[in-house]
Amino acid sequence: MIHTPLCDLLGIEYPVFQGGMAWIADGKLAAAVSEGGGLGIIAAGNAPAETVREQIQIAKSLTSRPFGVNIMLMSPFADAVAQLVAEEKVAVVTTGAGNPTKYMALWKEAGIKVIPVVASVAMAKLMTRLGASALIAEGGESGGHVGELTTMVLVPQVCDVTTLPVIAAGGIADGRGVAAAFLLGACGVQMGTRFLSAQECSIHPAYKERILKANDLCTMVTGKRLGHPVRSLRTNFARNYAKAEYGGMPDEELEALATGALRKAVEEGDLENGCFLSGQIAAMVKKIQPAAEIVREVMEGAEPILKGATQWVR
Ligand code: TUI
Repeated sequence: MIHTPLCDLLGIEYPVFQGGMAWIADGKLAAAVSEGGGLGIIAAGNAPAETVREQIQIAKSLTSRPFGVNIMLMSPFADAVAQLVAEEKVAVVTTGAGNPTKYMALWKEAGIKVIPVVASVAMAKLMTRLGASALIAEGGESGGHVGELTTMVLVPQVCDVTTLPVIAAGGIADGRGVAAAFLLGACGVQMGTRFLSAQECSIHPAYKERILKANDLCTMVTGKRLGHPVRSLRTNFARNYAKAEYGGMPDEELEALATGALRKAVEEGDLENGCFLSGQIAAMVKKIQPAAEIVREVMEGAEPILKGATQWVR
């Protein structure tokens, strides 16, 4: 059994977070992960506060265990969702794609545990100073919005500048990934791509099929030119976007090309117009299974590797 300070901090059985994937991570998926002993996380993404409230109600109806809400800081509704999670007193808030400084006091006063994604050492130091409860160090192997550094490089450097629990993310999908993250100093992991194949994950069947058929070179990063690099499956849409990006399409047209692309992937499985966010590890996602089984399988896979190697194995 693997038990770390993160389990005690949050009252969870396994130190595994399900990433707050925009348009994907709803109340049903989050509740299934939490019921399985991990921490399920509802993604606010670009959704208005009322939509997020509905998902929180769904999760509360399906589990009495703690779950989180991820606030995507580039969302036009970030302020409203930040207020909402304080009202709803969700157990945990994670943040992504920006700096959550202006919300920290509000959330802490509401008794929420704030766990920001940090993509640099400077951000790790700042969030530690502002009273975060833990940090997610997410490397650019992840899907969606990506930072500059890899997980291998970021995690140990974040661990060196904080005494908070560090959750490693980006490129982790099995027990070996968990073991590697723990040896770099993390005491928890966050997985996104692996949960795309969860039975309780409601993405379009075509999306799941592409993940299950992915190979090692199946993802690419687009969007660097506009300052929002995003990792997704190498579909016709991603190839065409990259061509437009490097072919000199004006900024506004490029932005219009991306508008609605996440929804078209998740709800319609539209390979020509949809942006199928995925981490580099998609090739290691092999079958559809219950979320709870994923949590257990990944953590049990890490045990024999870590036995004797860290203090956390009982
Ligand atoms: O946030 C993510 N992944 C995401 S968000 C998302 S929705 C989206 N849609 C279109 C364009 C962009 C996003 C899809 N995937 N991961 C967490 C993450 N946060 N990765 C990297 C960062 C990050 C980057 C910079 C965190 C902080 C940061 O700080 C910058 C600053 O302000 O200092």
